[in-house]
Amino acid sequence: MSMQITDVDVLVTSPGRNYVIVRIETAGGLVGWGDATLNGRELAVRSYLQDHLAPLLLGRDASRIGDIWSYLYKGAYWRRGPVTMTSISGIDQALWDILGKAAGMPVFQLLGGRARDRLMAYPHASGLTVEASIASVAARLEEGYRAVRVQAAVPGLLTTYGIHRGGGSYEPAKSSLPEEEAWDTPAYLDFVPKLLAAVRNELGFGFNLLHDVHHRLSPTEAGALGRSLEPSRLYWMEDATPAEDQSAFALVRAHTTTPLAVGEVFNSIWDCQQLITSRSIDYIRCATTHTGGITHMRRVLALAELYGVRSGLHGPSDVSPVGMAANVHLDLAIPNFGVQEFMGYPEATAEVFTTSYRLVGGHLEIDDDVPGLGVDVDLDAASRYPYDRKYLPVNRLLDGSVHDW
Ligand code: EZ4
Ligand code: CO
Repeated sequence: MSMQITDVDVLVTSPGRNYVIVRIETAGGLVGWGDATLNGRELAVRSYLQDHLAPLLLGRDASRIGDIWSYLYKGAYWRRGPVTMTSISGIDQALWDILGKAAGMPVFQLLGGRARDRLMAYPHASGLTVEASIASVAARLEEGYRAVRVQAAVPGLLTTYGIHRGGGSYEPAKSSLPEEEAWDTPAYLDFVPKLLAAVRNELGFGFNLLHDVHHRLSPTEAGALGRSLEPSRLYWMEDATPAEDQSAFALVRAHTTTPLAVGEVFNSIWDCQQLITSRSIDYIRCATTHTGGITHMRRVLALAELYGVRSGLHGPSDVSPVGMAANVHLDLAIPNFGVQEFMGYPEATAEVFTTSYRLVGGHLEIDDDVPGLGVDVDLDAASRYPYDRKYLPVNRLLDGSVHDW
């Protein structure tokens, strides 16, 4: 069967939120799907793929995945960056999908086979008050989850990351121009230890509890917060400080035994190198979709294993079901799996995407007999949901200064 690439298409569709999807076809008639969704910058990725990568791929052998990866990465001269690496990831996922279909095997088999039967997943819980947040965590535990991330509105602030004001599910990119949020570090630092202690007090310690700081603290503030959260025994404190400052995490680490997780905004192994090799973190959180695809992520995860760092791959609604499938195949095969974030999807997403993985209670399970990534994309359904410009919020301190979001 000819593995020559004959077609590369990019689809932008918005069934509830925007997704960028790559479709590669071979002369032998195999079709591979990849996720290249970059929340709030979708059209830049589409152009990178359509205008700059597609012409390089036509006629190539789709089974030379590593060579194509290096060609796109080294051949660009301009390395790394979210737009470049998300684009390469979309191509890479589609090529793994094709290879699996050619072999008649799910991608996790090509990666070495199952290292576990199912994956512990964690959803988000939140509320406008401590009581509502506790009820939200309790509802998630009732659904069968063994790990839950909790956020709550900080008293005195009009908006808080992770909280939906009007009820319903939280979606970070929701307006056609960025919304502005307000942030006050002292109010947050005063509130969060009380929130997490209240959750433990009501619901006990028999499940994994997570919290996302979303890059808002200095290293000393984060160290102090981590220390004050120690009695609540978190599974992790996420994104304690702005992630690009790798050495900051050593400082946080020196002041607390609360486990640290970071990486959702990273796009290459170089972003993680110092964090992992200095043992400054416990969990690495890159998404396969933003970090060069399966080819690159398995290197990140192998480096992490060497230093006792486990996976906690990013799984928000802005990683499409295709990218989530790529996460799931990797999670299943690696030795150092920790947990998989699973935020869930807007309802209409299911009209466009079908997957061979599914949520059962609080775990992700995947079929053994569906080759490739096990995803399908309904193009007619996708065309009913055209691109709909949406931005993530921008954050300001109470004095009006722009702050990390
Ligand atoms: O804000 O994916 O842990 N999850 C998160 C996400 C991110 C969004 C940004 O696009 O922090 O909700
Ligand atoms: Co996060």
